[in-house]
Amino acid sequence: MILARTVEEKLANLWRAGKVAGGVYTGKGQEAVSVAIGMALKPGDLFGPAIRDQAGRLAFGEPLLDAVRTYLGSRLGPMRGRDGNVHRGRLREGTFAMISHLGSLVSVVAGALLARRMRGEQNVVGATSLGDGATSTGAFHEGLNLAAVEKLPLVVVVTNNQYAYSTPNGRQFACHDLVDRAIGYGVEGYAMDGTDVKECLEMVHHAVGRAREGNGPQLIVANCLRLSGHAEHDDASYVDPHLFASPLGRDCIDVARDYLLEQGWADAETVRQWREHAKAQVEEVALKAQRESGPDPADEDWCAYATRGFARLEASVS
Ligand SMILES: Cc1ncc(C[n+]2csc(CCOP(=O)(O)OP(=O)(O)O)c2C)c(N)n1
Repeated sequence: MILARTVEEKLANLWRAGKVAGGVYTGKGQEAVSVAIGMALKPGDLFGPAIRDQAGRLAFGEPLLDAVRTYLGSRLGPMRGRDGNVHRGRLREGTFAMISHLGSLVSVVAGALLARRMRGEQNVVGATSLGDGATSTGAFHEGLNLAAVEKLPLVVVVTNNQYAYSTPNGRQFACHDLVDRAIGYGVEGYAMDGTDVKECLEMVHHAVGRAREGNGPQLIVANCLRLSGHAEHDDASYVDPHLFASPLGRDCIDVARDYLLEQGWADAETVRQWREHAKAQVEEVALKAQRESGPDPADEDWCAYATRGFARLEASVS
């Protein structure tokens, strides 16, 4: 959580300095939910992250350098510098490239799980993460409905951070609580406090376990507040100030720190060292990525019409 917060703060600074093409969308205040997803999944599982899932990506194994290289457009990054921010994945390791079309990854992960089943692969769980706004899309409905009918091991984690960009919950959905939707789809549903990492870890582990045991899709709704704008270009002036003062507005990293101190599992000095260590790691990779060049447009194979493998196949056929 600390590493994700630290790297996103660094990326936001680089964005302000004009060094990042595109936007910087942070998960400030959502790290507890996100990290719980990454930690609950096992190698071989699938993860479809949302825009704010830096913590979950790191927990599921994304190298820090991959994240920084993508934002800085390094040719050595996973997107080879062709995409300036979050649309990166690690397909071989089970992380889908995040797509901006809200809700789409529900269908993609559901389809991938169905494909795994048809190939006879067992013990695979697929989790995807989305915001409250994404639950209003057709893709969310179609994906979750298909997964429910097919009893696919899909875990859908909705982080209800109270706003879809500037649209408040009251203009987004008319049900009392998003978790009530689980009943309509015929799936198991859980609501959790997204500011409490202990609760998030326990609940996501439980849901992933239920999916793995063959109980079909699991819908989790994590309640919290986005502690930043939609992205660095947004000052979030539309957020009701009362929300920041409410329990939803607690900073999950502070909550986690207090819990560790209370339990005597760490002291203030240890936490300080963790922060220093995260900072040193982030500075090192940022320096490295900034020294690397971007793609050469003339040299780059843009794969505009087909993937590289497909192009090779066509060439060998003709
Ligand atoms: C299908 C679709 N409609 C609209 C958009 C434009 N859009 C981008 S982010 C966003 C708000 C997302 O809100 P939410 O799903 O609650 O996630 P949050 O940003 O709060 O984490 C919208 C409407 C989009 N990317 N995809």
